[in-house]
Amino acid sequence: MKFSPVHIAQLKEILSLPKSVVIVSHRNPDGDALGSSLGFKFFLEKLGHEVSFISPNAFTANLKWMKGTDGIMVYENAMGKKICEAKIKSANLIFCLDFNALTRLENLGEVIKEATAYKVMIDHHQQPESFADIAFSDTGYCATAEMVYDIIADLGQTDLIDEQIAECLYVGLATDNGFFQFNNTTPNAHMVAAGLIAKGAKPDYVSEKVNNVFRESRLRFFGYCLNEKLKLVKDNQVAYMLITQAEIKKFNLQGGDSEGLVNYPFKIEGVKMCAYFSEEPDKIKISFRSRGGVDVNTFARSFFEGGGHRNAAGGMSKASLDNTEKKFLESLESIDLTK
Ligand SMILES: [Mn+2]
Repeated sequence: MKFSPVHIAQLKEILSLPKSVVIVSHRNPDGDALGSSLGFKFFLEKLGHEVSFISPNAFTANLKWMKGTDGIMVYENAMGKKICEAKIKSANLIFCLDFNALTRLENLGEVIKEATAYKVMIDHHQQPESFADIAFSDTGYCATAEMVYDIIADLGQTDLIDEQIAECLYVGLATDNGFFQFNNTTPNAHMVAAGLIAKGAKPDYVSEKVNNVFRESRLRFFGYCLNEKLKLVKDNQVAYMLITQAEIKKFNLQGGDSEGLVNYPFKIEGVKMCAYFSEEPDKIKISFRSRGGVDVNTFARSFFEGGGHRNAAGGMSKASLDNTEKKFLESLESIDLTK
């Protein structure tokens, strides 16, 4: 068993009778949010539960190819609030996947907080809040999808994992560890991958669908940023790019189009930390990435109202792009790049 036998027994008990289930995941859902949620949804449906997956906002077009995305209920849609709130009210079981703080749901967080349903959290981020009745929380996992697989295994029900479930969970697993390249790639991640591939997940297909689906303008935007916008500081150990609204408009960027760009400067030998600043109408959205012991989670929490993992975190700034850059450069003095 990978998880607490008490928790698994509780979960088994809860799932022993048909339930009205709601699964929620974090805002701006990524591959793991969607993959773990959809995979778990299909699994719960096989057990005979009625399951709705609610996303706080729309998911990006690059994940539309995943089976089951057409059934996702979006809270921020025109009719979404009413329908989703009714679903949450009538649910007797809510699963919170791939987040551990209700603020990650924005407005939907209050609704989940007020809901009387039994709540189960499955998540691998640091510093979980205690809003759930059962919390499967383990930072040793590289993905929530990996946890979902192990929970299904602990429940003794891997025989229910079909090709569709396997593909969803594989997407979550592979996207959260950079297709087995990041330092969160553990023996268990590979064991779970092996289990999923044995159940029909196709690594080449998933990789093509996730990695090689750029529109021409998107690749040209990457080229432009790397050529014109990339700055290196701190003895070339820190790389960053600041992108303006005008540039985003010029390249006709769509949601999710800048995804992955933040990692490109790691191709330069010796780069230990990367940051990507994107100017939005009301704020500047920031992505931080790092290697090894360089802790961008603490950095994002301390200076940019964000957080995440040690090697991958987000943040934001309400200041101008210039002032945000200034603050970033000043804040860098506090980060230990020798780790
Ligand atoms: Mn995740």
